[in-house]
Amino acid sequence: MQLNYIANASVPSSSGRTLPVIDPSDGQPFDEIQRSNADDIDAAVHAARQCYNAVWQRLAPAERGRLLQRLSAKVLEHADELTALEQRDCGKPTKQARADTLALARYFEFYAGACDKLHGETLPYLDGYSVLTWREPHGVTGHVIPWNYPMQIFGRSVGGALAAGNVCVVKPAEDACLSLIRVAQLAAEVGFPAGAINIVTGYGHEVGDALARHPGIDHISFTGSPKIGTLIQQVAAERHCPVTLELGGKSPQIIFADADLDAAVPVVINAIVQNAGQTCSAGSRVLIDSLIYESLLERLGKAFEALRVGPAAMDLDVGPLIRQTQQQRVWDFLSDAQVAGIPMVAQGVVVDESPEGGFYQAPTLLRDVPVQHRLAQEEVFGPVLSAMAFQDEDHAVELANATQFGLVAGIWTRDGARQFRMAKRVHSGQVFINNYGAGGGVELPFGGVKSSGYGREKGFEALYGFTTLKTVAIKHG
Ligand code: TXE
Repeated sequence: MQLNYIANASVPSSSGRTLPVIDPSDGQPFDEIQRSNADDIDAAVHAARQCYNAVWQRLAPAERGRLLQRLSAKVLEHADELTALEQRDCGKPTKQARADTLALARYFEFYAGACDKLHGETLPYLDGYSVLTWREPHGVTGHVIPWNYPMQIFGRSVGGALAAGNVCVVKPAEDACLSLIRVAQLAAEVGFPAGAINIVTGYGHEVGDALARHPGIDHISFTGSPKIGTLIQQVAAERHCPVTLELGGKSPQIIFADADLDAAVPVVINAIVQNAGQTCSAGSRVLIDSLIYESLLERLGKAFEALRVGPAAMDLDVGPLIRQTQQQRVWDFLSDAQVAGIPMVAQGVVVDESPEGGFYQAPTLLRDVPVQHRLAQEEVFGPVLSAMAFQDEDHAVELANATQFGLVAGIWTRDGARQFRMAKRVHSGQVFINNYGAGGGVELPFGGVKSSGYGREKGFEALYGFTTLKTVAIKHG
């Protein structure tokens, strides 16, 4: 049984209630987590505040950096254990779970080095004045983490917040908590003071909501659905609490006829099947130059048919979806596609060894998806790629921008001038040219426009969001 982690101690929820932890590969429960409530959030916020006031606030930035560096090393030391936890809890193929563990260590390493490099400025002003700005931490930050990349999102969110001088209360998703509870324990082992990192598990509408409403939370970082992002924003607005939101996307891969297709095809496939398509930045629409539409669809179709889906431990191309409701969500999209007469080009294969009860979904390529259909508008969050043809550059831009989202865009062309034109014209927080994701480097700021959210996490930029700027003007004499 897993307990909450508050003030460097494992504690049960005040209600004594628990929730099962389900293995997505077979649908069976294999552990339990705490079903916490507002009292547990209150205890965690209290512990965080005490830590902030008594210890964390007084620590030299370089000392925070040393702690984060030690945590990075500790994560690497425990990489096999964390990988195994994430793999079973989320249904991730081993290579994906390991990549997530390494990314977590890298986030801590990056933010370790950033702690003592965040500074304000001195500003030229009237004679007789000295004006300077200080970057001050918010204080106690709340982090609502989803289940698709628990360790990576914890790394970018909590790593950045700690580096900027905040302490953290974390609400992992009810579907995937195990790795984060363990990371908080490892943080205590390397010397993080009690209350710096607190983990409270449970349902979003109970414990997540309590976190967002708690008056002791000074900033909220949320990654999840637009629906809950809106709720969090409304709740936070009541007490003017700053919020950073990352709410997913419907990201296009735009492929011109002059693109290097040998390079593009595997990347386009990976961008939609990685983590079974349950990725905020998934390239879920492929917009193809009409000159190469048929030939490229044929190539993509063959690649889809070669994809194998099965239990996480088999480490195939694709693992199961996180839970039954996500599987049902994908089925609903696919049955809507059928009703609308949207043609299916190809599907991957769920291997025979996949146990009954696992949440499997074969990767699916659809073509001629109408721009207003929900498959071209809404996040499926499964391995479903919607293809459509464009006639020219203007048409490509029009299709790319025709959703409520704006997280990522991939542009594939050898024409340098077009690369710049397109990068300027697509509405999104990230643009990748002749690649997609740039290897996911922790240095690269990440976030969206429109309904994909606002604020940036990752990179040094995140530290600005995790701080507030104070202007100090001194009049001399
Ligand atoms: O998300 P929720 P769900 C999208 C994706 C997916 C859909 C639904 O399209 O299919 O959302 O997934 C917590 N107050 N993304 O239902 O509910 C919840 O406990 C405070 C995109 O799982 O938004 C979890 O920790 N918190 C995405 C987190 O919010 C609440 C990642 C996300 O859950 C809450 C996940 C409440 N009232 C889903 N209700 C991305 N951007 O990567 C729930 N939560």
